[in-house]
Amino acid sequence: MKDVHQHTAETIQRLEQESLQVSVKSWLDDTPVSSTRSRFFHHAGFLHLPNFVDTSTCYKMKECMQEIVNNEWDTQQMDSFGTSAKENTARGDYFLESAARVHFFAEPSALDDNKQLKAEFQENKIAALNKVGHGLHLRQGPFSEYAFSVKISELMSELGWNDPLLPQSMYIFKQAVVGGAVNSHQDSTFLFTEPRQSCCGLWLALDEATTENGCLWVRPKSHREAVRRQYARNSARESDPSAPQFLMKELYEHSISWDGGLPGIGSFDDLMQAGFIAVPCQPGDLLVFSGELDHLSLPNKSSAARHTFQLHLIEGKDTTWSASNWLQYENPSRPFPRLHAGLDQFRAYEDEN
Ligand SMILES: O=C(O)CCC(=O)C(=O)O
Repeated sequence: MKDVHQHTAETIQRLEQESLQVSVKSWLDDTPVSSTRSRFFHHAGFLHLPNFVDTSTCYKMKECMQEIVNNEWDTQQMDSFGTSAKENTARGDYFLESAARVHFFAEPSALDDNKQLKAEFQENKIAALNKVGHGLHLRQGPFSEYAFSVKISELMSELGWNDPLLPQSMYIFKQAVVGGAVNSHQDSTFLFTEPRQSCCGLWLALDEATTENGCLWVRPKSHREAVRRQYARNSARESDPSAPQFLMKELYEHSISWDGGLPGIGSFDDLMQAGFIAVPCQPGDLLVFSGELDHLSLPNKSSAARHTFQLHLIEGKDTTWSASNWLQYENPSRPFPRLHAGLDQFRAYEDEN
């Protein structure tokens, strides 16, 4: 078996050298890119930025989430989140209504047959959560302060986004023992823009993320592959309430056999064989990746939780949000927040509405 960490270090070193030697064009719009980190990002499809925020910011987010869970999670209204084909298409109204709200999704394996928290989670319910989303950035507090910070806005400009918009955020828990795998996917499947893809994921580690507790695995350069699947609202549902709420449309034939699943049996060797590398992170590290980059995470079988906070951005200039994306605001004239408008304008908008 190859050493996972050595494999990552060697691959990143090779990508760094290549990105400095070849002429790099933007994955977004084919224009040449200049800064060293932008060259790496557009060449490899991802970028690891150590210490992007300090550990006190991570601590504030974790503390705020604990409070939100204690005060707001109504465990009588239970929904769970997994990434199998069946779970993807069976999502219900609570998920759909989470676009601009803070909704709670448990780990399927933390629930009993009656969809209630298993006894061992009754006193520590946060340990049963898979994720909270998708409008955390719309609340005052550490999540919006980070999302609309100058640092994020400048990073997106440096990487080539003209007018970044922020449709969704989520807090992922990847809990000790019960934290399930996130199957291999491209984020643009779920955040589809037209006429071209423009999604960018900003994955912020709030805890140490290791190969043992389910760090992210990415497949370098896969961002140049077109988006293979589109997760779309099912229009048949309007006339037939028994029809599935969502469809996963295969957009073309391809040879990526692990799409929507894991390569082989999901061993480290299987992942490396398929071209993935593990990207361990320290708290405060940011992983940036483009919407077509293949990525996944393995189950967390360790005793350490792996919390992260994610933003998913799209380009507002010359692209539109697909009308069949799952995420739509209940008020269709409400725009997605613009990153460059900053926190004050965002707050002013929130105060007015
Ligand atoms: O944190 C994870 O395990 C997966 C996150 C992910 O796939 C995403 O943010 O797109």
